[in-house]
Amino acid sequence: MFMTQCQENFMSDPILLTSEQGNIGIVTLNMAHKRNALNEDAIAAIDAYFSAVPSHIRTILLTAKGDHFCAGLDLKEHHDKARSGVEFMRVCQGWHRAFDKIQHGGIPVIACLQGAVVGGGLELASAAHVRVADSRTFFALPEGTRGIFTGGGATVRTARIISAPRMVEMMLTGRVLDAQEGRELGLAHYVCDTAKGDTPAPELALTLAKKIAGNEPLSNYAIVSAISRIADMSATDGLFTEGLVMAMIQQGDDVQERLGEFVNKKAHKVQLNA
Ligand code: 1HE
Repeated sequence: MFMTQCQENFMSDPILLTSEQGNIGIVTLNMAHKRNALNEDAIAAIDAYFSAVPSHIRTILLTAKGDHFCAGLDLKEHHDKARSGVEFMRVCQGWHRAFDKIQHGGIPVIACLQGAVVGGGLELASAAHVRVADSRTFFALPEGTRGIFTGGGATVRTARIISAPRMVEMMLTGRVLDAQEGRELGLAHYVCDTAKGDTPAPELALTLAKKIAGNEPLSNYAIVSAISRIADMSATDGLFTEGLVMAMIQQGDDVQERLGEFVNKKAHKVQLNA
């Protein structure tokens, strides 16, 4: 297993652990002592990893050490630095850049969630394409109750998942959603309750990462790059772009072979609970 360490953390621990299992990249937030709250170095480490993903990596698993996925902005750093408006605008733009590389980097990212997925932690999770949650996960946007606002992309990414009016209500009231409520709104796609015999979330997330890695890389690229962009277009432009993307993707090297497998009855069928 390949392992690198990104930047230094509390007591010289790396902020981010990165490793590989075959063609799966694994990125792990490693600041459990502060519930994986994100300071400037953490954002820089995330940006650095997603800026230079090794070419053999087909999917990325985003995980976190400890009981909580991510407590959002490092409030201590923010408080201690007493940033000016302009300084914090630049910090927010750094978050936007880093998380945009997650969402639009062309490689599917599967987030494995546990405990708190709050504030900037929810903004980070919202940039991932598949979210698998442990049943004790909870979601919140407490910025409104802390006298600040979202700055890591929630107004764009999270609002598009749960709808803008829902986000307004969550922020005004500081409401905390449990894993099931989060799933109903699309914040989690899978909820794993091991007490009920479900596969543990990390195991399911890895299984899904491996399955997605088996898709055509160009198909995956289009799925994670085109759909959210087309959603921002007019219907006319969207349909035109969809056609162009399809025309390009279907010229991929192995497409004929994959289609032939179905035609020759060698491919799997689409079945419920397969
Ligand atoms: C932190 C942070 C943090 C914990 N920044 N240090 N985010 C929030 O408002 C979430 C704030 N955090 C919490 O509500 C709770 O810490 C948790 C529910 C996540 C976890 O509770 P718990 O009981 O497991 O831990 P704890 O005792 O509260 O915290 C353990 C340590 O982590 C403690 O430090 P210590 O030195 O006393 O050990 C906490 O101070 C530290 N810690 N969360 C800094 N967020 C780009 S804009 C994004 C806007 C936002 O994200 S606003 C932040 C929203």
